[in-house]
Amino acid sequence: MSTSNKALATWVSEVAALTQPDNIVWCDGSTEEYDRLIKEMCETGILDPLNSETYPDCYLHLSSPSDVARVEHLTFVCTDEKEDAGPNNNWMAPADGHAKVDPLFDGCMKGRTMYVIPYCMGPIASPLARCGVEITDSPYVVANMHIMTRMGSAALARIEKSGKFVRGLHSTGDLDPERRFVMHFPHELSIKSIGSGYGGNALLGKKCHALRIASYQARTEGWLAEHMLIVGLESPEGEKHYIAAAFPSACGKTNLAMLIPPESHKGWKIWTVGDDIAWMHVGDDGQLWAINPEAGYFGVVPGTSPNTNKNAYDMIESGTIFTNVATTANNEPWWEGRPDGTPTTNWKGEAITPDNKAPAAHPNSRFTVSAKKNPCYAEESEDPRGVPISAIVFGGRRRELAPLVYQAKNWAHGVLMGASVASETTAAAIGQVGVVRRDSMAMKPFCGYNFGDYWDHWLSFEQRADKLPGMFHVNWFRRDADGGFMWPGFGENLRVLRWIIDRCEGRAEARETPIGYLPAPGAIDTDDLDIDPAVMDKLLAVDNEQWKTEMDSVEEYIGKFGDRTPEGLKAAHQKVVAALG
Ligand code: GTP
Ligand code: SPV
Ligand code: MN
Repeated sequence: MSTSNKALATWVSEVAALTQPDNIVWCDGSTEEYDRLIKEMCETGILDPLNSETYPDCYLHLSSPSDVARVEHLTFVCTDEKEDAGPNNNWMAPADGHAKVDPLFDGCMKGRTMYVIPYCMGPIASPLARCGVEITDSPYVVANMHIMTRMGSAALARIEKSGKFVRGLHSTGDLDPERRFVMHFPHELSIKSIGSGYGGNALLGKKCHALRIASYQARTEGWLAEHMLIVGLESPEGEKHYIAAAFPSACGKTNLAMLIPPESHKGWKIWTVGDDIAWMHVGDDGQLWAINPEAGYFGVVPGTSPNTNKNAYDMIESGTIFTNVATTANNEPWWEGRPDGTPTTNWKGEAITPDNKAPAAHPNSRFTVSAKKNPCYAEESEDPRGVPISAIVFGGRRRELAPLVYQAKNWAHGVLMGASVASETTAAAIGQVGVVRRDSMAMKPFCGYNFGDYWDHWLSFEQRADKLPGMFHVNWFRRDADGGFMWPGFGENLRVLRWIIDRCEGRAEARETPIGYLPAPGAIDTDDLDIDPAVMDKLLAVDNEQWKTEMDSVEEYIGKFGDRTPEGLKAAHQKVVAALG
């Protein structure tokens, strides 16, 4: 296979001349190709088959122990002007960025196969979808891209028709963290990633293309590329709504996107459109419409159980690639939170000894599985138009302060709410876990340009759209004095989503507070829920003094973006400050 697109053919030859692979494979996206890659990886030890009776077509990959999460400190946005990347990104001038990584690519594929992966983010027939080509020397990346994207011949045909594609060059290199970089060149629509084989660093269609490059394109073209799940709710009466929600990494998107209604909510149905990324455009009808650019889930394994996320738990019993989980004596995958089994080998492949207290599965271990295996997969995920969004929800992992749910008073206030998102850091990125940091719109690691300009772009939707979604903030992670979660979460989150939809439809009660509209007492249905009313009151309380401190910290944060901070955002902030008195 080759291509009629001259630019692509030339780029592939240039990369081959630089990296010097033993051979070149153009990926067609077929099942045969996937099966062949899996077989080869089992032979070379990159993958190990798991128990074929209980976990058919499931495989385990253990990555290098120093290569288990995204590397934000090694991720760069290369724009001509440093200001355009903003304080939210690491920056290098494009020429310096290329000069830093090109020597590392020199001869790096000697003795290896170079795979060329044409892929499409979004339904092939959708005008909202975008294509890319990833060149990689990792068969593990190819297999994951098979599951996560629409790739191969159909994507190549689309590229040949439109002539447009994002270029992503990836090599695992020598996996030395000293020689690891994830470089983005938004003006060139290109990515160069070397030295990591892990998830967001290596599956270039995901965070590198669908968020960092796409967010940059979205700004110039008038749309939004966001770190959001998309979920459909259907009431027993058949009323359907879609919600898009942005929570930072490992803060509950996958779980919310496929929640199972609790016993008390018979007749409710939940449909998953996406669990990580949403591309949103204003439609001809003046509403916001969203597509999920992905075709699979790269989800956090720990915590997945029949009680928390039965859909995912069932889905990953077949046809799944597991990365960095533990295994049991009978070769089943095991992770913290799995209800049964005993781990005997940890995520590093070491035998587990009784005195070993470290987690058996890595806290950021992941499953890769096709979205089509989800029992509540929304058919409309394939609709080229996407789905209309009724509400946008922001959230973070905060043991204190942020109430269970509150609603913005208007669009600009909602943008401020999103810009102010703060959350405890998680194992999804290398670094300290549990430290509260600002993570605007859950995009801190993923926005391909200056946050000041990004907030301004968000504000501009007030002019672009006729019927904007309602804006909300949620927090499932409030803790009591003993450190326990105050809200049961998971399926019970449907109670909060119902209030959100009812607010959008003008039929739920709220009380106005300085920080926004909170549910009126009793407005969140707690029937058949074992929760102390005093706990509910705490979850829905606003402490003015604490919020004054919070708003000071927000002011300091947005101020760091200098003259790029939009006046509209400052005005929205001042309104909250004034209301707090
Ligand atoms: P990325 O894939 O990293 O972007 O993460 P995500 O936002 O999809 O996070 P995910 O849904 O995988 O959740 C991460 C962790 O949060 C898991 O260990 C979940 O068990 C836990 N979690 C999810 N939802 C809830 C909830 O409602 N309450 C509590 N207490 N924990 C939750
Ligand atoms: C995240 O960290 O937000 C993820 C996993 O969804 S990764 O693809 O590695 O970025
Ligand atoms: Mn994510």
